[in-house]
Amino acid sequence: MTAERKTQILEESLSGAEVPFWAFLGGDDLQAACSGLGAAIHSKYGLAGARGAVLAALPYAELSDASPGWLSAWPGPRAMLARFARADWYGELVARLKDAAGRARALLAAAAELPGGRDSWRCLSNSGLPERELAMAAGLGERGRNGLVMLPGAGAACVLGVLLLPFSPVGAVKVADPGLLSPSCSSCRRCVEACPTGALEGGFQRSRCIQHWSTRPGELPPAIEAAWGDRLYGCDSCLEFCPRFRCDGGARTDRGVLGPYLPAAWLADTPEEGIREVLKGSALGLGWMRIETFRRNARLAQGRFDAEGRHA
Ligand code: B12
Ligand code: SF4
Ligand code: SF4
Repeated sequence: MTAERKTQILEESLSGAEVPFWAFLGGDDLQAACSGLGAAIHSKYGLAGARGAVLAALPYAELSDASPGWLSAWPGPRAMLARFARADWYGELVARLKDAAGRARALLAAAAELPGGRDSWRCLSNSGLPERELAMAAGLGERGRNGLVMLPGAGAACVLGVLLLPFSPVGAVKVADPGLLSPSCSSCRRCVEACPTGALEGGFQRSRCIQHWSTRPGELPPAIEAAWGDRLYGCDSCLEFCPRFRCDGGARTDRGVLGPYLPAAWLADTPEEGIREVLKGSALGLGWMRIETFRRNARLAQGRFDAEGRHA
């Protein structure tokens, strides 16, 4: 079977699985983008056997009104979630990529073409691979001054995912309406100015980024604490001030939906097991994330509320 026909099958499978936007990366480009990674990462993701990849983007919805009903029993200060974490969009994208991989393998097998084992079709999001670099190399989007991949039509309002392949696909890039919004940052610096900690001054500085600290236990550097605001997890300042940032009102997922906030008092008063039960399957449900850290973040959000007596 020709590479073109295999690619066509892949495209049909991605469409069938409702992967909204994708771009293909050939084997050489994949290996080049991954050349700086250590041996452990190469081995973990089976990169030696990967001959190509699909880079995918899933725009997320705002989910401002998606709070589960039980939250209404907890009035008072709210600790806010950044949009990417209001549901498990990573899990949603991986599930769709797995669906696409399953469809493609079945179609290839039906055409008497060896599809390769399941292991050679790895589906990843928020992995150890340089997903932004790969997405850029594939042509899915361009780099924004806020350090994120700008998908045409959505800006940085998307999560990225990767499907590793046992063959090298050809051609095809499917992106959101390329003509919709301004094509580059040009002289705009709104994200740099909007960042409350100056983390984008002179390029991205991780140690000044609030999101970097939202899962780090212990005391925060004073400048980070002072800028914390009402955040619980994630920071959207360098996204929401971007003229290219467009959430997708039609995006949907049932996975790990938490909505825009969790009540600070619920985080303070609920035993750890109870919190873990609620967070299971959400963007905040990973085992390495410590509940004590979320409680600290919620205390800061509450302190800000107490000081101002309102939510901005
Ligand atoms: C660690 C991490 C963080 C760290 C550090 C972020 C950073 N800017 O470096 C922290 C915790 C601070 C963070 C914050 C956020 N993150 Co984050 N993060 C990651 C993660 C897991 C790994 C990134 C990494 O360090 N990789 C290892 C290095 C070696 O690879 P690299 O990132 O590609 O960087 C190398 C090169 O690519 C190049 N490079 C550096 N930056 C960029 C940017 C672009 C566009 C390009 C092309 C290349 C490039 O230099 C690096 C050295 O070689 C990725 C997922 C992933 N696997 O890529 C998500 C990811 C980058 N994060 C994501 C998101 C959504 C966020 C937040 C917006 C969440 C939020 N609302 O709070 C913020 C944004 C902060 C910001 N302005 O960058 C998304 C970005 C989606 C997009 N459209 O670009 C990703 C891709 C997760 C995903 N699968 O969707 N994140
Ligand atoms: S996520 Fe927040 S703290 Fe980090 S760079 Fe963006 S605006 Fe700054
Ligand atoms: S706010 Fe302006 S400079 Fe920053 S990423 Fe968006 S368009 Fe680029």
